[in-house]
Amino acid sequence: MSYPRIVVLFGIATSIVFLAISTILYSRSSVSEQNSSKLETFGGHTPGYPILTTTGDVIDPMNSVINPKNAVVDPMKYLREFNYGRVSTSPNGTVIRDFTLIASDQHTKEVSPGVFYNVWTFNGTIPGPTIRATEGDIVRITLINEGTKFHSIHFHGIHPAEMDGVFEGIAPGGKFTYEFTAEPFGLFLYHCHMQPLEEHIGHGLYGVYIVDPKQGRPPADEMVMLMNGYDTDFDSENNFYTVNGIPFYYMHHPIQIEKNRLIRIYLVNMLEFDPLNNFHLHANLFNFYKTGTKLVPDEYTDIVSLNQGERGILEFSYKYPGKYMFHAHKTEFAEKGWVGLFLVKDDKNESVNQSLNVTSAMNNTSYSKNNFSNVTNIVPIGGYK
Ligand SMILES: [Cu+2]
Repeated sequence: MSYPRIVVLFGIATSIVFLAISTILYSRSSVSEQNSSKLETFGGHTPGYPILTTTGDVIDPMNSVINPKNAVVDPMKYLREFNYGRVSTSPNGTVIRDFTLIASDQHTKEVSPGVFYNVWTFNGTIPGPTIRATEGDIVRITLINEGTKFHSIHFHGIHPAEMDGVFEGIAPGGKFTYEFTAEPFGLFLYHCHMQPLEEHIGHGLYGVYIVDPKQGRPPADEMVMLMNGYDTDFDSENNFYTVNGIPFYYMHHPIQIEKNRLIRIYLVNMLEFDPLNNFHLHANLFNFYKTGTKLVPDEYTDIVSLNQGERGILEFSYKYPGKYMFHAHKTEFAEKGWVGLFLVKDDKNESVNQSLNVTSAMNNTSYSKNNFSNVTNIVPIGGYK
């Protein structure tokens, strides 16, 4: 009687061990799994730049985890990182916030497992650092161009014409300081405005700019979500869609939030090529503040659609613990990477984490070499020169 039982148990144990080994092997960097003899380099929009290196058979980001060492951004770090600048005060008491942004266009980084792309970046990441000020502050941004092409920064918001970053490109090796008063309060963005715009934005030169109201907003777990895409085969259509730079990232690393805690998302759409993008929240609704320029919500909904450059603030909290999806409700975008998970923790029950395989999320903020502090130091790849 007991003999077949042992055999069955042995069989089960063997299967578990086999499954575990295969999982470990499969989850290793997809790049090392590529047959290097099959690697091909494709050219891009810009002559002379090898932009994409892939065998063409590894694009399975749903099942592969990006190698953090090569990744263009650490989405978990980016999510809640706000840069307030080097703070000083003018003689009349106005707060001055100084930022440094360094443009580059000659690096290649991994944007999805196995996909290396010529990224154009502010301070080495896509998206660039989130810049934050309070209405009435003086914001000074020094752009240093370490790239090989002309670049600029065009901020949204109210400012003089010569601070608009549209007609005056900064030459390679050049430097320029944009200065303006942070106004009005709301959610804005910044991006390079050199021609061809599609190329400078498509390659990654953009970021989020937040102006807080003087009286602030109610306390919340705040995060930034920037929606973008990558056209890695240069047909003016995106091959990957993301929130915060890496396709499927928050599927592998769910964003942990607390039950009943107010969540505030600064949502910006920077998607190039496709006219419309959107955000859908599962099993919940949110208050939506269009452009964040008013303190009363415009809408109470579970989905919002944004054109390129449009943005808004979302506020919600979860009543029940568990795992909830958020994603573009445009199916194609979701299936090509714009999808993620919230993991709502029940304060009384820590077992939610344990029942889900999210251990990797614990480690995922440790790899970034660029330790951008909350204050300023926006240090580019390779450091300052
Ligand atoms: Cu540019």
